Amino acid sequence: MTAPIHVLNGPNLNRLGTREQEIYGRTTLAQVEVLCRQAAGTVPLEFHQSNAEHEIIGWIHAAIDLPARGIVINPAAFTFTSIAILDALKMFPGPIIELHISNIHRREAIYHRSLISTVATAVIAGLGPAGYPAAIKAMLELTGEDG
Ligand code: CA2
Repeated sequence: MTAPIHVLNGPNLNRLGTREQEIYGRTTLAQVEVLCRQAAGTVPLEFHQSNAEHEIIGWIHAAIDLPARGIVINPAAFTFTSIAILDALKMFPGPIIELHISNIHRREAIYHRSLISTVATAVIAGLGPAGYPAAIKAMLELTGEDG
């Protein structure tokens, strides 16, 4: 069985496409999921969003236990606050791609210091929703045919 890629999304991303379109674009999270599945092809994908830190940690634990092929994570505001998510990601043996729709470094100073980047294999920021399929393609490249 091919191991899945886990795509995890943090708080408020369920509102994507409805507000602040000048920053985050018009694409909804449901459409982002479709883009990810298209990019993954036959590789299975677990796609989740939560506004609750413990739920995201639970999905990281699930990815560790499988183990998943890789994790693509947009931790949203937890990027800057969550040592608990950082600690959970440290236990994951495979590649981790940290993803942001916006270029966090062009924004206010509170968005500049990611805790998650210290454990990420790679960081994608500023490509808009197109960053998601780009991350999936990159994950496939990183993990090879069989994961
Ligand atoms: O650019 C990203 O993907 C972010 O991870 C999004 C987070 C922000 O805290 C990060 O610094 C960068 C915020 C997500 C808020 O999502 C919204 C979606 C639609 C409308 C309003 C907010």
